[in-house]
Amino acid sequence: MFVDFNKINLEITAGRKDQLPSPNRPEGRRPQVAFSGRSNVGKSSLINALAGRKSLARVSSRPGKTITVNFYDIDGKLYLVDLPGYGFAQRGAAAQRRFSELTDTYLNSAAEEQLKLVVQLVDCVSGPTDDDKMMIDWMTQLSVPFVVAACKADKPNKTDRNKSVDEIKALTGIDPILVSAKTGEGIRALQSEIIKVL
Ligand SMILES: Nc1nc2c(ncn2[C@@H]2O[C@H](COP(=O)(O)OP(=O)(O)O)[C@@H](O)[C@H]2O)c(=O)[nH]1
Ligand SMILES: [Mg+2]
Repeated sequence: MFVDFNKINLEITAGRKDQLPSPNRPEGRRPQVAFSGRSNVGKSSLINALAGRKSLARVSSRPGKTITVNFYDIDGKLYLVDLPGYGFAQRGAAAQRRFSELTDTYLNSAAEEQLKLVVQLVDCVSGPTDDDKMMIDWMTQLSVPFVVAACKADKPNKTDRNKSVDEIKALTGIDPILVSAKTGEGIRALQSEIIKVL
């Protein structure tokens, strides 16, 4: 299938469970590729890079500020789903609860059908966090297909980069895709992975 990633449009912003697109409606059944990772890991930047944009998906300087699930329509063919970031303790208990409720609801309902792939972002400077590991365990248990994007690949030196790649591989059994929203490394490879699951 040909997908023009440059045709991107923010279509749905869900801040509450009842705002998530219902699988009973046509838009709720469109194939979805979700981006998961801790706050500030680079999810929004990666979505922008995939679409060849600088600033459509909001890149925040204040991590963890917004708790919404954002659905970006791509070429009328799929949604890229920007999930709220996890693991941002400063957000406070109430906000943390709202984060996990919204994310859990989305993932559990979408995983049954329309969720075709999760792009799990892991910072390749620091390697996988405990929260990353929990997310990977969850996807493995539920057989949710995922790829790992080792992101901000422009930042670490070769030694740290290789160490993160090895850790990710040991954890998941799969090779991560090294990506950088800054240099464009790995963006084409990730687009290919997305097209494959449609
Ligand atoms: N050097 C570098 N910085 C990045 C990259 N991707 C994101 N960032 C920076 O990391 C910060 C968080 O990015 P953002 O996309 O908002 O992360 P999100 O919270 O996961 O959506 C911003 O300051 C970005 O400019 C990358 O590939 N390389
Ligand atoms: Mg973001």
